Amino acid sequence: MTTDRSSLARVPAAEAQPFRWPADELSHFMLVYKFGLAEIGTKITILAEELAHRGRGNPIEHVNTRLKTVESLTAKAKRINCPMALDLVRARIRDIAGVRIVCSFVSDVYTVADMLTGQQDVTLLQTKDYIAEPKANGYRSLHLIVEIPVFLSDRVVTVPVEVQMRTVAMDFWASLEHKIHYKYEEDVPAALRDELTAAAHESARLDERMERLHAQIHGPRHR
Ligand code: 0O2
Repeated sequence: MTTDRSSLARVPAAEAQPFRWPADELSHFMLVYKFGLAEIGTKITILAEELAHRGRGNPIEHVNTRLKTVESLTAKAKRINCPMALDLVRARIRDIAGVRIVCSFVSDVYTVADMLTGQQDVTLLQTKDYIAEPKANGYRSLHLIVEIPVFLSDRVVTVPVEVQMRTVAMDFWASLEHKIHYKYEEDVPAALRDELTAAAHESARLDERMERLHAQIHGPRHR
């Protein structure tokens, strides 16, 4: 391979050397989010098991957790014009730790959300209810940002966690829509976009129908 040194010299410094966080600082920074996920994961497991034990049926189908990758964190910081300082990133980016809770029915989403946010050590910072008000493309989910304490060896820190809650039908739609966006690199053909929005409306109708059926069999879910 030959290298054209003259053209390399013209590359602006910022492009030639992508931003790198100091490794030690970054790993400690990410660690508390990992602990935050562990804490919230335990809370969700306890809720699900206890509800099942009380004979009310487990409203939670499955749970996924994820930590933002460093690449995605850096990209988001750039996108929102957040200076590359971890203190500022901590204050401005609150979805570094994320958990997705998939429930059977829409009423379960709100029941579990109420139970989780009603806990003494959980502080609700933000609610975005895309079930009550779906996005224009049809996306539905309940997004919460909660803050929970994490007990370290010498101090307690509070960690924000993004909790996305949805039904199986909403999850099915969102995962396909995400794959399509990834495949087309955001440039999704208009006909396909329309088809996806129509599918989102159908999935909302299916959720309503399943909820009605469930209520007929078991009586309405209590919140
Ligand atoms: P990842 O890896 O899934 O977390 P921002 O968080 O700043 O990007 P905003 O408006 O604050 O934007 O967040 P919002 O609306 O609460 O939604 C952010 C996350 O919700 C996204 O995370 C997706 O997971 C999900 N989401 C929101 N809208 C859609 C949608 O139209 N389709 C699908 N499939 N998912 C959606 P990220 O950032 O994409 O990444």
